[in-house]
Amino acid sequence: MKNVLILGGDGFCGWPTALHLSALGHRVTIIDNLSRRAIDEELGADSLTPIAPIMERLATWEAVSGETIPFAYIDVARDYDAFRDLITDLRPDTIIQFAEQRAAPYSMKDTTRKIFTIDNNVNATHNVLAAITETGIDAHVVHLGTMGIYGYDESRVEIPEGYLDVYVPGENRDISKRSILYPTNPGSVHHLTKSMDQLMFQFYAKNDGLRITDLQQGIVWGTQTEETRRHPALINRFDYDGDFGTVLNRFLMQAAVGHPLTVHGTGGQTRAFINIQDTVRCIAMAVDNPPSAGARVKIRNQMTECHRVRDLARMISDVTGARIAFVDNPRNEPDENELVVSNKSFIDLGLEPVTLESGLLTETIEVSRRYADRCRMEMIPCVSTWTDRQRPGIAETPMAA
Ligand code: USQ
Repeated sequence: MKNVLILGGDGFCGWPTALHLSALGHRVTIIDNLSRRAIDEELGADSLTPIAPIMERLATWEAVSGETIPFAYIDVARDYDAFRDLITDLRPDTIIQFAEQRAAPYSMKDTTRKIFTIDNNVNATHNVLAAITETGIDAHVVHLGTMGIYGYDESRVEIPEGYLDVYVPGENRDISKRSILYPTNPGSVHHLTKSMDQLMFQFYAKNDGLRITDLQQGIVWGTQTEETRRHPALINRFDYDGDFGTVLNRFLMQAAVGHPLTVHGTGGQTRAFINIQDTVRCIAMAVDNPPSAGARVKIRNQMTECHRVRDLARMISDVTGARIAFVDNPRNEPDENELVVSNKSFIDLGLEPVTLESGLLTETIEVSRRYADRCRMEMIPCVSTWTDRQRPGIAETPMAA
């Protein structure tokens, strides 16, 4: 049993992770500044699923599981002293860092949101590393990164788990081998912050011997896990709006509410995916398998399968009869890309992936249908553009066979 502190434990990945680790017998504490709920209010959006207030969530978990999860309201990016004092008292074995602004479109919405995303994400992660170093607490940091830091291109070269061996020509025809961080090529300010996090991790692992795992996660789909299904007040959030909704969940809820599936551009974008149930399992495995002190950062690719956006749309259209709309792409991304990713380290730890064929697509459609009356149709379009030149528009066309 570990003493685990979860930063951002009220969010989409943080909440089900907190419950899963608690169910496994770990002693879990949550820190959150409830900023995800505040952003909902700022945008006039809301989770499709009705999420209970944090204290009600925690009381419900205690009632159904007998486990207590203490909660502290702290903004890790801004209130360094409070965070440092809390870890001094708590002395966690593991600190899981989810306390970052996670939406690429929100991070590109305007200058204010770009500045917020950089300030919040970079400061929060650096404060965690600085506080562990200052207090001398031997806590393993588990950070949620993203596959999108590597960018997308036409090659089918497999993206390795964090590192690349390079051979550097030197004097006298010598060739030196180096193992470097796999180069990043972020596609949004959100992805840029996760690229910057990598360098901070590399530095603190080298300079201060911090034990750090960085999980490069694909796009999460689904909403419920074994634990969040245990009571309606434990239900996880389900984002569907144009800034925070992710593509597969958006398509599933669009089908449920009778909205055409909004494929950006040609839909030739290939992305890595993972079900939320596998997210929490992977994090539990990462918690159980920390690197040793002095080792380099352990980087794991947390994804289970790759799909092209238009193929997902076609699959969901086949299941539900939903129409497909090709809309102007608000992003600055290649129309078509290939993607091959190694996820060997989690497979070696025993992960048995939940795939799209698992039946959970149907569960997610059912959840969407159950709460369809909470959907605000005007929140569906993706209106945050990557450049000022772009404006969202919709041109419905028949899908190529
Ligand atoms: N897309 C559509 N139609 C939509 C919404 C999205 O075609 O209605 C396209 C986007 O243009 C993009 C792809 O689907 O090509 C993925 O978009 P997304 O919003 O599902 O995912 P993304 O912005 O990359 O961000 C999400 C999470 C983020 C995480 C990332 C993992 O919000 O926290 O870091 O997935 S990854 O993409 O692997 O970097």
